[in-house]
Amino acid sequence: MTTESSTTTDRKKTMRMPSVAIVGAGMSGICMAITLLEAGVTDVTVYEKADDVGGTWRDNTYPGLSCDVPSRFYQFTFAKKPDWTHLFSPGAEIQAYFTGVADRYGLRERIRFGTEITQATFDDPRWRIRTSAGKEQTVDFLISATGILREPRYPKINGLTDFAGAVMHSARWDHSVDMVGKRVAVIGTGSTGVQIVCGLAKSVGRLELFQRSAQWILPVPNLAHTAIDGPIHRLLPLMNQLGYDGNRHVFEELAKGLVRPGWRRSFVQQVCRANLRTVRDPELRRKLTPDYQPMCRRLVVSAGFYRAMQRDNVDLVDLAIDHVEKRGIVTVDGRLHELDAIVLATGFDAHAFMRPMNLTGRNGLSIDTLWAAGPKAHLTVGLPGFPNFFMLIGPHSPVGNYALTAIAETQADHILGWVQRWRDGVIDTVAPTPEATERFNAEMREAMPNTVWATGCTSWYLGKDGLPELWPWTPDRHRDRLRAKPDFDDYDVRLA
Ligand code: NA7
Repeated sequence: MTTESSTTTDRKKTMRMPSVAIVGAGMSGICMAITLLEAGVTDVTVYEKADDVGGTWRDNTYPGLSCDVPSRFYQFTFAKKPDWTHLFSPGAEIQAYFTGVADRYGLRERIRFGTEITQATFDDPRWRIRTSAGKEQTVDFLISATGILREPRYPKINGLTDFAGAVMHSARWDHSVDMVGKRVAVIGTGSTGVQIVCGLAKSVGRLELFQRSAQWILPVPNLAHTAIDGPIHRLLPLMNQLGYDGNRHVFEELAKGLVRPGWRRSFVQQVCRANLRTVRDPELRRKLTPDYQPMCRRLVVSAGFYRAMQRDNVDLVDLAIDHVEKRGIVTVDGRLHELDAIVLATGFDAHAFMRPMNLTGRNGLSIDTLWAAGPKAHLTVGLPGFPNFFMLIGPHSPVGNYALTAIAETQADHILGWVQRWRDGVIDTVAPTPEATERFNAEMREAMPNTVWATGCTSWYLGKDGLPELWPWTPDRHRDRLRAKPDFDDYDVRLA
């Protein structure tokens, strides 16, 4: 057995400077780049196919957008913003935060904007990456930070292209379309659909929400922070820290209810059920009642949704859509719903990860072959057969409703550990073994039946095999597992 300590002491340490390519300048790519730079790994290039940083926060600009995790928690621990305007600050403010962090750390000069990596091949011991413009580059480490909610999912609805009005996916909002006073349909009742309903209800003429399945709603009011809140948090960094830690604590408690039955789960479920009872009209309440347990799908957080749904100009349509024609949507009962605009709040392909990038590991192993039965990873970050390749927010990364910023920081620190071992001359290449990956996935499968996500519902959480692709334990276990000294027996390590 080779241990880390024996290799470090037995070997003459030679400091090398690894070259690292990061794909994606969204939240997790920014986090990874800063983590490397702060540790003195300076040969870092970030490839971003769009023309700005921010990823999902750059792409999503729909009315009513906010994060469903409080801003004091959904931020980097190394770059805390004192003056968030709301408990759940608007999307534009979150995007401004990430662009500000990128600027503060001088990341822009390291980001190749407008550059899509279409192919990456392991050319032992380095990665050969190719851009859509045909340019090639080799690097020592390749890190995918392409995000989980990136590829919009367009519904297959007959006749959608025949519609005479505007059609847009929620993640590609068309701001040239004026919806004030217009007849608007929103298709989809996930977090996005719910936020758009709240964002549009007051200004449109008529809003119809087309619901395929009802959602449980956790009513957390989006409190505005007072004007002195920012200056106080700026003056007293301890307040900022308390804000972060307090939220983290709440989310860690909530996570216990997600991963095992008990009072925490019952409590949140009761709050959701009580919230539903605030809908006065029994028929509307019946239509809005889900046929699965609260929290089985990712909880939708909204204090205003039921109020919006009870407005005179808002209707819930729970009949299936048959087709779309020039004038609007036709439901299966044959009724034509005449419309000026259709919003597709139909979610994302949460299982694409770095694809359509063509990723090929050792001995020609393609990512599509490795993931034929669905995306699987080791400890959420590594892939067997793909040496010196790591992922942020890869498979099994969402830890319930926990802040992805915190998860990305943990993963970035773990990945940095391997890059430092390379820099110190301890390793040349590393990838988890197939056995360790399978063992880890078996452990997850074993833990899954305890979780609320396995209580019988469909959602973007589920993989091809019908099992949730989530971390089935608490967030602190994710932190502990990734921070622990790696067991070299779990890795195919080639020594320098
Ligand atoms: P979600 O949560 O995946 O929701 C997508 C919604 O769109 C959901 O209600 C779907 O119905 C509905 N949908 C999808 N396809 C269709 C078709 N063809 N017809 C009718 N309705 C359809 O995506 P979001 O963008 O709302 O949220 C994603 C995450 O972003 C969220 O969890 C937060 O973390 C932030 P279904 O429920 O499947 O019957």
